[in-house]
Amino acid sequence: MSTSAPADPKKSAHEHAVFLSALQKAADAYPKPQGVKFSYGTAGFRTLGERLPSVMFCCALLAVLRSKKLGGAAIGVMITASHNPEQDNGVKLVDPSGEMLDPTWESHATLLANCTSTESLITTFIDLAHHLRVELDACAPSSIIYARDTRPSGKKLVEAFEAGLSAFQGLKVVDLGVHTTPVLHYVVRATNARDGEQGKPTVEGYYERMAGAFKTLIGNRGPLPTLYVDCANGVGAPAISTLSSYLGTSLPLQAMNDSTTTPGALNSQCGADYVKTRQALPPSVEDAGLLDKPDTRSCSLDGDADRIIYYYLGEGGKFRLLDGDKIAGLVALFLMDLVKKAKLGQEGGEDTAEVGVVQTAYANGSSTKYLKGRGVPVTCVPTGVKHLHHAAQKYDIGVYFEANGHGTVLFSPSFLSTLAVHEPTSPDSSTATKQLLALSQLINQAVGDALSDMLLVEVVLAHRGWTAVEWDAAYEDLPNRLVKVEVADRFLFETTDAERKLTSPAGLQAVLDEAVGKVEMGRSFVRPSGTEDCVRVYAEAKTTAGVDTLATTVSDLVKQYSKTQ
Ligand code: G16
Repeated sequence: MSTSAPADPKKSAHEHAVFLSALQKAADAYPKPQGVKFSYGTAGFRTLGERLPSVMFCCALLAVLRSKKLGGAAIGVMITASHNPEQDNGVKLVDPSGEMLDPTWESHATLLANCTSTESLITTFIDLAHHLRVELDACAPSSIIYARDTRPSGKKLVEAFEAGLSAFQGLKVVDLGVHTTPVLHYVVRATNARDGEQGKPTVEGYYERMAGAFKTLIGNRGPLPTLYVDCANGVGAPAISTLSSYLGTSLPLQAMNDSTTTPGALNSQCGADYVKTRQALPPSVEDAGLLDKPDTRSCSLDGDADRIIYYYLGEGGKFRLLDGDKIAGLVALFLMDLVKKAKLGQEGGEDTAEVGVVQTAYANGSSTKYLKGRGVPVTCVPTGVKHLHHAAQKYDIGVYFEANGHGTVLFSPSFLSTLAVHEPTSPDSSTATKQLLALSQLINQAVGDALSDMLLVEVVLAHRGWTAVEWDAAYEDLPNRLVKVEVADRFLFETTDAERKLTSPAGLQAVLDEAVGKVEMGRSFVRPSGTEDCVRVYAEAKTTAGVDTLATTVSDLVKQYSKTQ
């Protein structure tokens, strides 16, 4: 297995035998359920929580392997199914930079998770270590940081994960406990950073850094009006309460849907996914009547607080959605203005930094038009934060948001270095430079983060002196629909061109094009979900009637073609 000669072959062989025996014993308790095919999807493994113990065991093995491969750098493991229903759960690995697992390792995860016996799991794991040239002995350092959300199945899954870790000697392990997904990403990134340059590598460090930057940016503009936060009855509820204590009076937060122990409450009739898909208030928020005052803004988090959607009631009490696209537009133009004011060019010249936006095919056509019309470069990539994150890294300031509210802003290392040494030539330029630096601390640089995005939106609104109404006035969304279609095998559906076209089932794309051509300003695409067992249909058109027709026609075609294959 090892490629280098061991110092003491006898001792090494003995240690290896002890390791194999411990691994076998532990793995025997976590057999793969029969008849299930696991796949590392958009955000890791996701399915019913009761099916996942064997997967958790495998993820422990893979996390250790990845950490050893990277010289002992800390690897994160988050146990959550985010926006999915309460009975689901999931697990994803986080790389040392705080980003999603390197996509080339996803197939290793899928391979291990589908081993049907302890013997095949051990053989596959040892072969994988050999193939990847990873030493498995205790001398090769390894460090794992893990957390879970509030799902009832989480505790058992943690046990299965820990059983996987228990086979290894000399691991450095940190159990963060129950926290949001972005907290885990932050702690992993900060742990691996040099000299604390990404903040203190602790949960407290996460809140301190974010709240400190927020207070700096708000200055004497506070206290801001109360913000109502729908916590989806998930882990965002305790997180909002903690954040509140760090923020003091600068931003009063009123939590709604904060019941993390009521069975079945998680993501049910509330949360960011509910609001975005239904384009309506959660019934609990409507009943509370809190948004009756004009311009009162509210927001919804998802089950693990990595997504956020804003909304308010407009004229005549009409529901108005401020989704990920609207957040991206608000933030990108604000950042462009700051870069201009900072005069980062030579001898006080104007901007030298490029602010770009990354979207997916779900972005409303109006948002893309709005951004391009204001000179903002826009890139379209497939669904999944991993794709958006990498595309955003190509800009000096990369703003990435999925329409569903998942996103963040990345500041490139070279842009941050420019800011750090910049010598402002005027008070305005000095203020803008300081604000850009504070924003780089406010915004989670590892992953989309509902709490940090919420504070970012509040900062921009406060600086602009806007209510939700002025923010919303940027452009009018084209009417759009998101439909989930249940099919026997969603993997029949394959896509290309950033998921905007189907390559399979054969012939379906041609009839979809025909349907789209019949509707004014029609656009539609179909893709298999990577987190739920369904196919997603997106449609938009000039009118509500047009979009309803298009969404129904396309959904019917999807059902029809899924049966004829
Ligand atoms: C995850 C991903 C998002 C993706 C969403 C839906 O979000 O992180 O990038 O947009 O799933 O993906 P799909 O359409 O493939 O099911 P979350 O918030 O559930 O982790």
